[in-house]
Amino acid sequence: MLTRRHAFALAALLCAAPALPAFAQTTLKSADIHPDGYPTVEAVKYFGELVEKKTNGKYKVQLFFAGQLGGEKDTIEQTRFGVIDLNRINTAPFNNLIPETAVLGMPFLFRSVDHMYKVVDGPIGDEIAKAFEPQGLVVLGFFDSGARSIYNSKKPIKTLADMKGMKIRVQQSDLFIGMINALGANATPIPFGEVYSALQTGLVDGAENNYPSYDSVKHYEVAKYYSLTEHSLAPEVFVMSKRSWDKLTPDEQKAFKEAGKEATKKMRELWAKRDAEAKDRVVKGGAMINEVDKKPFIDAMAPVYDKFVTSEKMKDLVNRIKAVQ
Ligand code: GTR
Repeated sequence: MLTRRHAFALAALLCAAPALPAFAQTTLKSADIHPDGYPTVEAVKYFGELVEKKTNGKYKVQLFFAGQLGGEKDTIEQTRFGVIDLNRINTAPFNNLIPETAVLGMPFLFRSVDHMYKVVDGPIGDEIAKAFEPQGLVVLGFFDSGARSIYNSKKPIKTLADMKGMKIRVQQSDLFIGMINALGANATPIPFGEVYSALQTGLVDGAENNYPSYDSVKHYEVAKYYSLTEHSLAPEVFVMSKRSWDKLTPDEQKAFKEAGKEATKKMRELWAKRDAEAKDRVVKGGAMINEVDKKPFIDAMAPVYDKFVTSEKMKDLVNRIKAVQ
């Protein structure tokens, strides 16, 4: 028989029991090759906070930074198959899989970062984002990646002749291989995480990247000549596996898109700050920065357009990007 004492005890127990959420909580795995604190990592953390708030705690994001889930190329496959839910990656490793992304890395295409923002934030960006979907990916934002310049361990690059025969590490993208080879150098595709030792052991003479990447993994220690070729502004992209995306309700999808937009804004603010800090740090760390007369580099890379912009669709994209004011 239930006595008054029992009833009180039961009531106390029920009150003490933690309120169970009305839904199962899902933790989404997110990959990034950059270390903790890097603007892309911080922006995805922010995305996670927003998503958690917007879905009342139903979704959480767990970040695996510093390449814990593998190199970019490997994580692309895992994301397409839903093993990884979210991924922040450069557009270059997507070039072979999604040809439209190559347009964003074309040499000397963007006149400025603002030009690049206008393109990726407008209808052209939407069109390129759409091209990810048949490959099992949904774009949640295009992040800034500054300008990529060439650095090496041998000498400052001032003229095209200085590039002759240099072994330069590139991302795993035929376009990037083509760009570096067009300068008379030998492009060697290597995953980002292996570049420091490749430079240190002399497997390659140099690489190309923006200041924050050159700084964060200390490439300046083993390749101190940083020459401002600024040949590509290939942006970063933040994607979600379509398999994970399809599990969201339409309202949740809307919330994720909004969070992606807000995280993009945040990333770009963090980027500007980090870019300046990184430049300071590499100089203090011994990097020698030199200006480059870009005209011969622009001319030498021009044939890359004939080689990689072959379909009418790609030509049209390039022309429309040039026309964006
Ligand atoms: C960085 C970019 C990374 C990766 C890296 C590389 O600028 O943020 O996603 O692409 O370059 O060169 O591998």
